[in-house]
Amino acid sequence: MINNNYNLSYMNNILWQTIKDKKKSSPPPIWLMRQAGRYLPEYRAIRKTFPSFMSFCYTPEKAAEVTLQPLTRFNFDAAILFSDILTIPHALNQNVDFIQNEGPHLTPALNAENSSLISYDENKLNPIYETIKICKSKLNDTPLIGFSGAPWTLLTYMIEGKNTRNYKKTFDFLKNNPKKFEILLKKTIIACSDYLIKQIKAGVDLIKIFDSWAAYVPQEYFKLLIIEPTKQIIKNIKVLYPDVPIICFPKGVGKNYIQFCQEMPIDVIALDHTIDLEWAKANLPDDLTFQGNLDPETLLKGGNDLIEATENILETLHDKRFIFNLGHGVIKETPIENIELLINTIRK
Ligand code: 1CP
Repeated sequence: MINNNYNLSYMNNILWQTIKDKKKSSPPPIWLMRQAGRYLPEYRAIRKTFPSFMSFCYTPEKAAEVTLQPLTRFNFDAAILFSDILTIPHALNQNVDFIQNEGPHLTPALNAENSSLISYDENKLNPIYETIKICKSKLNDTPLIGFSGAPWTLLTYMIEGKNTRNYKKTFDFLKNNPKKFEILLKKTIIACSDYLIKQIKAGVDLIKIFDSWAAYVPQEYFKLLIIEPTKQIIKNIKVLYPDVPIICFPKGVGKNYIQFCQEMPIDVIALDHTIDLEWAKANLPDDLTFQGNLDPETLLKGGNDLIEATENILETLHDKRFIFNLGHGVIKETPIENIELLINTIRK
């Protein structure tokens, strides 16, 4: 199947050239994880008109408006859909609430008894495809990135009910009820695949899969929980859309980036800020485009440290195809001036 938006209108977009034409670009293209978000006053102004974060995600006109805000302000080289990874648990019929200063709460938390009751209500995600269509009608030659959480990261929220940062219940479920865990994992893979395929159908140009809590998976489970589920999703997408570029972010996996990159049929690997770029150049496949990896704390601090860290990344990767980004999302207290300084340092 041909993605209607896979066309020549991005010929002048340097992110597209970097990925599709395999051209090095100087300066490199730039976008930032969480570029649409709470550090922007124009985001906060719209956010406060919604009683809940999820209702905001499901209001296409407003979600499209905040998707485009960072592009208007900073002229980034890509847009990322404004939504959240927790739309999938919501479509799997969990209640998802964002509690102020606490983060997401998912109820009921899934366990070996109730997990077989969940089913995928695909219609809940329809507003998100509407958001994509609105964004596409307003973006000219800037690609739109769609996304999903990876199954492991989603399952931690679904089973723990929140971010416990130890994921004990998730591992207990896996160890005590491996069959039921596998069924839940499969359902999540199917939902993520369907969601991403429909995002592409609605118009997104690239896909990013976030495995934000991959670092917590011990070696013995790395293949089962990190490699195989994402590989399956990519396989499902590629049957229909072999040409849509895919970015993966297995955050914090250290040396396991090697195995991940070797096994995953992807175009771009997003590197977190703990990864040494010289090491990455020496150890990761040559034909992969890198994305990353400024420490969000350095962006928060700003000043000369920011300039120096940015120049270091540019210097280290000057001979490599790469997309400038952070090693994780923009921190909400980050001053706008720091982002301007970052962009000026890159594009000067
Ligand atoms: O009230 C608010 O305004 C909530 C803040 C917020 C925003 C702006 C949340 C809550 N999610 C988002 C948007 C979002 N989330 C986007 C689109 C915008 C963009 O990137 O520009 C994306 C891609 C995400 C993805 C996401 N959500 C991830 C994966 C990436 C990462 O940061 O690791 C994760 C883990 C989430 C869960 C989530 N969403 C929001 C919160 C507070 C959390 C929990 C984080 C945690 O458990 O520590």
